[in-house]
Amino acid sequence: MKPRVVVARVLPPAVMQRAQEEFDALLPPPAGFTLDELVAAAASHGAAALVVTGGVKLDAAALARLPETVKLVATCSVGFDHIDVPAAKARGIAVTNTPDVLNAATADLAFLLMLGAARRASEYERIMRAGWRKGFGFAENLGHDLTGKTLGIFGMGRIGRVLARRARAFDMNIIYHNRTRLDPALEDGAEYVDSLEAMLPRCDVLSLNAPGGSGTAKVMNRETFAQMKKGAIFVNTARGSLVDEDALIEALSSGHLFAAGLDVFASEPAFDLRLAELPNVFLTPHVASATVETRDAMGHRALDNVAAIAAGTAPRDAL
Ligand code: 8YV
Repeated sequence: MKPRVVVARVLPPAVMQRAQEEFDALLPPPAGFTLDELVAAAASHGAAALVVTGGVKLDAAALARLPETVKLVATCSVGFDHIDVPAAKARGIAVTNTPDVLNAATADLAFLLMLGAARRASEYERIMRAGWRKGFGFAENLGHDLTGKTLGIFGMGRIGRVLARRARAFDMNIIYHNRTRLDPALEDGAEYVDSLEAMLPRCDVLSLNAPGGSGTAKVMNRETFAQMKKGAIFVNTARGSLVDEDALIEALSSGHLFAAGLDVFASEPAFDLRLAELPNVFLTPHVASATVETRDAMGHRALDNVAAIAAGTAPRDAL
C-alpha cells in the first residue's frame, strides 16, 4: 500500500506528479489548504505525512490537532521557524526541511539586493517608469561600488558561504560572525570576528544569513544599527524576526544607513508599508528561493524525505 500523504500547498507540476505517482497523495485546491482544512484532510485521508511550505504555521496548538496517523511533516523550506519542532517530536512527529538545494538561489538574491541597494536600483527604476526626461548632473544621484568593500556576513552557514563566494568575485573583503568559527579550510579568506558587535563597525555591507527563532530575535536593533558605519548597506534574506523594523526605518530615514535590500519582513505578506515609502530600500517579496529550478529541487527533496520515512529509513534532513 502506498503511503498516505497530504500536500498542503500547490507545488511545481513535476513535484505534484511525482507525489501522485509515488504516494497515495491528497493534493490541495489552488489556494492551498487552510489550517482547518489541512487538519480535516489529514484526518479523512489517514495521512502519514504532510508536505508543507514556509507559509503553513504549525505551532504546538496546531500540531495537537493533527491525527495520530501523522508521523512526518516535510517542509519545502530550509527555515523551520514556522514549525514547533520540539512539540512535533513530543507527539512522535518527525520534521524535515530542504537544506542546500536553495543555497545558490538565496545567495543570488542576496547579491541582487546588495547591488540593488548599492546602485539605487529602486530609485532609478521609478525614475524610468515615471518617464525620465531630465538628465542627472555628473555628481548627482550616485550609488556606491561594491568592489573593494567589506561584506560582513552574520550566519556563515551553507547560504552564507555561497554568498561569500559570489562576493569574492566582486573583489570584496569578507568578514563573518557565527556562533562558532568555521573550519579554516571552509573560510577561503573570510575573516572570523568573534561577536556581531565587533563586526558591525567594520562592515560596508551587512548581510543577515542566520536562521530565525528566539536565538536571533531582533539582533539588529537600535543599538546594533548604531554600531554600523554611517553610510553602510543592510541586506536581509534570512528572516524579518532578526530585525527591529522601527530601528531599521529610523536608520534609513536619518541617513545613518545608505540603503537596505530586504526580502523578508517582521510581518508577511502584510509588511510595514513605511518601508515602501523610503526611496533607499530595494524590496522583494520573500522570493529568495523562488526560481523554477530551486522550487523543483526543494519539492523533490521534501518528497525524498517522505519516501525515506515510508521505506522505514532515516530521512536525510531530519531536524
Ligand atoms: C521559502 C524560505 O520562500 O526556505 C526557506 O526557509 O524562507 C523560503 O525558501 C518558503 O518559505 C517556501 O516554503
